[in-house]
Amino acid sequence: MKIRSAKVIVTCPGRNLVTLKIETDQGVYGIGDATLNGREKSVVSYLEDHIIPTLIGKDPQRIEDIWQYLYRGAYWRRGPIGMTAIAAVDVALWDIKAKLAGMPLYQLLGGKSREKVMVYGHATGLDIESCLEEVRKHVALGYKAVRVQCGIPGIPTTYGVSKEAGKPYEPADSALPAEHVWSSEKYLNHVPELFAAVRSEFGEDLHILHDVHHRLTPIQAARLGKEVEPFHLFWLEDCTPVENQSSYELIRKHTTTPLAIGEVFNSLSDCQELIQNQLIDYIRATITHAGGITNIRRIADFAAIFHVKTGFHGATDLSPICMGAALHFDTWIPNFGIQEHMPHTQETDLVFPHAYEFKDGFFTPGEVPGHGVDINEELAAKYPYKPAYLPVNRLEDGTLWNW
Ligand code: CS2
Ligand code: MG
Repeated sequence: MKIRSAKVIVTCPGRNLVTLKIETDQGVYGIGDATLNGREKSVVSYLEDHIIPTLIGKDPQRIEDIWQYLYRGAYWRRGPIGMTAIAAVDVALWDIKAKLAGMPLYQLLGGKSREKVMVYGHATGLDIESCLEEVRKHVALGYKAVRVQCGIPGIPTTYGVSKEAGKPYEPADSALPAEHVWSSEKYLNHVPELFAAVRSEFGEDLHILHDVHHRLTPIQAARLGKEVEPFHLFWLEDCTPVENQSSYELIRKHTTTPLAIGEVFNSLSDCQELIQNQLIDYIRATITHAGGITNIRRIADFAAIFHVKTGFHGATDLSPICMGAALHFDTWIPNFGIQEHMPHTQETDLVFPHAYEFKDGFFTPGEVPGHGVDINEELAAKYPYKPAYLPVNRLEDGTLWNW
């Protein structure tokens, strides 16, 4: 069996999404997500100029060997662009293998470890009351876990919070990076009230999550973790930027609030220390940005030894293909924690018909052979690429800040 051809499809049915389609000489094809938010075209070039020519003629069933060939062969290891490109190949090949086996992907990985996959939804509001209203809507839809983010008085725009009531926030929403104002002091003084309000209305059973988007210093993160302990968060995410990982030792000394990190990680070496020193509780690396199923499996298995669970990134900038593959993985992995879910636009769901289904706060991946997600190329062609970037943060005095 041979890879006959491969191509990259870029579409923007709501936001830019990049897909790799690999076709075999026996009619079976597979698809993988290659989307890297705000840097989409760099992965397109990596695939078209440097990977696709090397794939033609290879046996698509040799997934591990192709993974090693692309990873080691590049010489330039790790990093988001290369690892996203490798992930797209890897997921397309797992899709092909599962189709050839006539099995849904979770069966090929080792079968079900659970009946259904718990997801968390996003409730955002410009103030606490409007955020509570969004939590109510999620609870009514059956969500058992909700990430809560609210606007901060005195700060005009806050990343992670929708600009319009009742609408989901979009991570990359401007043709050039927007500049937001940030104040850690105002945020720290305000945000605990949000969790108090959610607990007081919804009781202890609802899982509450929160994303700091890398905006605090280690000691500020320690303060936040400590102050919110009475509200029993499921996790506090990305409380500091990731470059200085020993920050997490400091934070851990001060708080029992569970910590999640890793949506920007691409390899086991990015999180090995954090995991083996038990400085985090959930690892958020995704299939799409961390080298595919082949590589995320190595990360997740390593994490299991140290009681770290998975909590895959699942924002709208990961395509339905990533969501489909993740749900199969989540169904199988023993140390599953939770899966993020941000609904895609209707147009996106039509471009990517899929077998996965939501019911009462949980997803099931479906029983279709492969990862169960397809692409309607004709429809995809109707939505051309549009430049869209994530914002940057500046402190009130103009200093460029992490987020
Ligand atoms: C967020 C995302 O989903 C999350 O947890 O952090 O909005 C993230 O910032 C974007 O997906 C980045 O592309
Ligand atoms: Mg996040």
